[in-house]
Amino acid sequence: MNEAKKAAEYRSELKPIWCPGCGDFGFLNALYKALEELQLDTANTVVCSGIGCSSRISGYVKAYTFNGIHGRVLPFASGVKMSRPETTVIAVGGDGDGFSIGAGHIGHAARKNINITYIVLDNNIYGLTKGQASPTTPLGVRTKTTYYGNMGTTFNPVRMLIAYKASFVARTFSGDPKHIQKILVDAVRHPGFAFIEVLSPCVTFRGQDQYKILRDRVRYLDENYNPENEVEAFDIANDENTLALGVIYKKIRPTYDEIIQQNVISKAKAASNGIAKIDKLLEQFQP
Ligand SMILES: Cc1ncc(C[n+]2csc(CCOP(=O)(O)OP(=O)(O)O)c2C)c(N)n1
Ligand code: SF4
Ligand SMILES: [Mg+2]
Repeated sequence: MNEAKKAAEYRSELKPIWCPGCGDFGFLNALYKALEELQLDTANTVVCSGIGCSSRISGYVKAYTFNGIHGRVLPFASGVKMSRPETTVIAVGGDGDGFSIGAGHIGHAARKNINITYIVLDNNIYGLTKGQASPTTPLGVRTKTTYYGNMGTTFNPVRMLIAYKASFVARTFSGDPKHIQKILVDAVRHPGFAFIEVLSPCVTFRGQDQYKILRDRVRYLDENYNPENEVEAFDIANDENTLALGVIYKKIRPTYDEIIQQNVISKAKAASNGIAKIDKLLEQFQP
């Protein structure tokens, strides 16, 4: 019998090069612990990311990993899952990666219920490119690109993902790695598209005080909270003063790979008596 894997065995040889105090450290440590708790087989696990400080995560994990193109982690992750449904796919990116350049992809991965976990390390800024405003930069905040203060109203990721019909929507905080670990384990076990917003301070471009500011704003959802009530989930998401941590919304529905399996693959196999007859299959697509 194989020995249980320890968290350290999910670490790659690369050492993180984030600024001291970066929120992404808390998330990475929680990810190793979650991988240990889940006992994921590294040969059957894909950790992929876009581009950004947060997207370095894929390089720090021992599994099949891919540090991709800015904003394109979801198409990559969806492709892996669709072609290898047996694989556990964990996609990671930043608020710029996911909600600026990559924003067009989220709604589709969510509505199709592609069975992957998508984590956004939300620091309300473009960290890697040295401090430009992102879609989650608060109103009035001065950044490299908002000299007179940010004038655009801020995205609310949790509300957006519930509206997109993601089947699992959660929020957590890099100041509490144990909470991240719990949410990650739930998300990976969830059969469907699981979205996690991690409040993850950029101490360099948003300031050292971000942990305190967030600590004063967060609250934990009650153990008896029922995440299946969409209206209540929206009410919680709409509260932008107090940020609720936990699984805010959850609904079990068929995943895209199950639907494709039932409606396309099994029918094609039946039609060909189990032997793929390519000419017959192609005939179906002739005009
Ligand atoms: C197509 C493309 N456009 C722009 C960039 C430049 N770029 C790299 S990372 C980044 C934003 C990073 O912000 P975020 O996704 O929030 O990640 P963070 O660094 O804050 O973790 C940008 C604009 C790029 N690499 N590729
Ligand atoms: S710039 Fe910000 S997000 Fe990037 S490593 Fe430094 S603290 Fe972290
Ligand atoms: Mg960012």
